[in-house]
Amino acid sequence: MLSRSLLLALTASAATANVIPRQDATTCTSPVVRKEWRELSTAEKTDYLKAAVCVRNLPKQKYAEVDAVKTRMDDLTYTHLTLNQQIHFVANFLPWHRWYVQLHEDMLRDECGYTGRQPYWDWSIESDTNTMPVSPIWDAETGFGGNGVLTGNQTRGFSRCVMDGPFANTTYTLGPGWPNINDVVNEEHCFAREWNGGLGRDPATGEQIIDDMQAAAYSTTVMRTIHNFNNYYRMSEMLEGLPHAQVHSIIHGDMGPATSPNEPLFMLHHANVDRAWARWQGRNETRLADYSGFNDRVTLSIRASIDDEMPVLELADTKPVVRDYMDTMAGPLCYTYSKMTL
Ligand SMILES: *[C@@H]1O[C@H](CO)[C@@H](O)[C@H](O)[C@H]1NC(C)=O
Ligand SMILES: *[C@@H]1O[C@H](CO)[C@@H](O)[C@H](O)[C@H]1NC(C)=O
Ligand SMILES: *[C@@H]1O[C@H](CO)[C@@H](O)[C@H](O)[C@H]1NC(C)=O
Ligand SMILES: [Cu+2]
Repeated sequence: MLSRSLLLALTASAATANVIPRQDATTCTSPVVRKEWRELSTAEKTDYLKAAVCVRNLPKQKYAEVDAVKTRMDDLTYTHLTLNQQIHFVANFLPWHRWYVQLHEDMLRDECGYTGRQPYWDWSIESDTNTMPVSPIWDAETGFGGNGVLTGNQTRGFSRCVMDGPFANTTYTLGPGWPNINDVVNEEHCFAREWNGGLGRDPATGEQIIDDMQAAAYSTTVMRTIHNFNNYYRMSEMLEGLPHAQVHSIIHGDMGPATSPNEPLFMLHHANVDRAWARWQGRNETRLADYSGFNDRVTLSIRASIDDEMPVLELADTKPVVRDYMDTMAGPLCYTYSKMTL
């Protein structure tokens, strides 16, 4: 299996920001409902896709000194890339990405006129029915376009591109780097996917082997195993290491390296990971306070605390505190998911 190796390689950077609570605690009496992609109407899907295109076309507002950062989406992607080691395979993986997905949703609303909510993608549906390669998520009209195709262009970064759907012909300057896929680069490439992680080719035909796209890694059975852990550390570790990492790996292309926010499905994927955490929490007092693990991933020597601040670089004016992101219906958050049962 591929899993975590893709996300592991190296970059690190110190974060800077001041500490002021982003918002006073408010009462969340009528949470907004994040829906599964298939539950959206065609008009709602179109609105989301338009907003996701929009944020890729707006100019950046941050990282003035970083030439590779060009667009508003790059502001998000560069933050994720540069913080890679501080937000993956450490305790804050779940609250950091909860904060990040909400920030992106707010950006779509505030800067791209989006009026809907962040949808999620329940890939266990595709796993359980063995339909990943034919999922409606890949639809060119009502989805995100399909697999990358060979273009015949030998220019580095342009040999395999997504050629259908709303993100066809999108180019990015950030990632994948070389020789290390997580290096910061400043060179255009087309938006790419390479299903099943480019794991192999049929020797007879030379065609890529897509097969079942490692469906066993993100099935309802796997999600149930994760749900049955009774402490945060174990639950988070398996949720990140298995279904989360494998869905990155099987889409591959832009979804593989730490520049994965380039892939518009990133946000729907992470909303679903967030849903698994929220479901596990069940708004149970004990679990809403259950946060454990380590803030370093090599020596496992820095114990995490629910009062830890999370790094943001330039992306936000204030550093979010883990405690404020434990409950999707308290503090700065006020949402729930359309389906919370397994
Ligand atoms: C390959 O793609 C690059 C980038 O879009 C383009 O500049 C170049 O002309 C293409 N080459 C061919 C042979 O199509
Ligand atoms: C992408 O570019 C190709 C070649 O320039 C063009 O034929 C195609 O219509 C474009 N697709 C979209 C969705 O813009
Ligand atoms: C809340 O979760 C804890 C720890 O998992 C469990 O012991 C307790 O029974 C749960 N309480 C309720 C009301 O479900
Ligand atoms: Cu991430």
